[in-house]
Amino acid sequence: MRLQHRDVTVVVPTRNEAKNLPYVAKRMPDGIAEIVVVDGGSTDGTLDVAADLWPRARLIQQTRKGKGNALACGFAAARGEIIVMIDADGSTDAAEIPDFVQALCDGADFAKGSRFTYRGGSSDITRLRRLGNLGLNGIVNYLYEAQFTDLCYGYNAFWRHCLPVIDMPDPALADAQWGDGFEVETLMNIRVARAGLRIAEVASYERDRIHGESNLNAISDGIRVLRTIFDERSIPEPVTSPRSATPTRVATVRARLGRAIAGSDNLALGAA
Ligand SMILES: Nc1nc2c(ncn2[C@@H]2O[C@H](COP(=O)(O)OP(=O)(O)OP(=O)(O)O)[C@@H](O)[C@H]2O)c(=O)[nH]1
Ligand SMILES: [Mg+2]
Repeated sequence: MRLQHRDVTVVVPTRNEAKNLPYVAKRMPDGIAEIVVVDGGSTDGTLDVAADLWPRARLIQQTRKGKGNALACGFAAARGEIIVMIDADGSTDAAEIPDFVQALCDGADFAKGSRFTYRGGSSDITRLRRLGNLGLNGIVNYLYEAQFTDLCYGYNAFWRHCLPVIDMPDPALADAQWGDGFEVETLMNIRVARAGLRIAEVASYERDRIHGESNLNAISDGIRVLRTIFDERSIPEPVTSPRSATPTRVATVRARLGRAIAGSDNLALGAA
């Protein structure tokens, strides 16, 4: 059995990743039919490559600038009950997607990739980024009574019912919004932790970006993350549990995907 189109959407933000997308596609598990590629004005033919690799993928342009806005556009377009966010530079391994889906089917609302948990790792992270991540992670755990081990990692998956809690900046707004940049993962993590959603960490191994250059600046983006950590405290906590909205639907999908994951063919790798 394969993962069902209507159940899992993979959102892939891209900015000049034409050379890297074939590696992502090679590792994508079979049967994930909804892939949403959200491009940020690439000039290297990224969208043509994406269309070749995934003829049924939905290719969209983001509405403002930044990875956070790209994700917001992707989440708004996604139709799956489960949404997976993965990078396009070959650093995050699409073959790990079943581990994230498994964690969600096992009861988590939000499956948080971690390079610093048992069996996780990274050949990509620099010493500066590791230290920054450690410090920022510690502040979040202290302020929000969370147990994250890898705050700034961008490989995560969650049930659709988390979207109202995550409350991404509206893609339709014209002006730049807080959350449009690399602070987006921190913002999401804090919001799900504050809402009391069940978070499971999933071990993940991050490889080096294969081609091209990073879009992230450790200092300026680190400062944005720090500001996010403190600003989020002034936002009122959600008053209702988002889980109550769709328990039956979640149970149905969870049962179906639970069986899918148990089937060994689901774990076969190949272009979607
Ligand atoms: N659509 C869109 N995608 C972006 C933007 N900035 C980054 N991305 C994508 O987001 C993902 C992560 O960005 P990276 O530049 O790899 O950042 P990083 O992983 O922190 O940095 P490295 O570890 O050095 O690769 C990649 O798939 C990028 O193509 C953007 O402004 N718009
Ligand atoms: Mg990267």
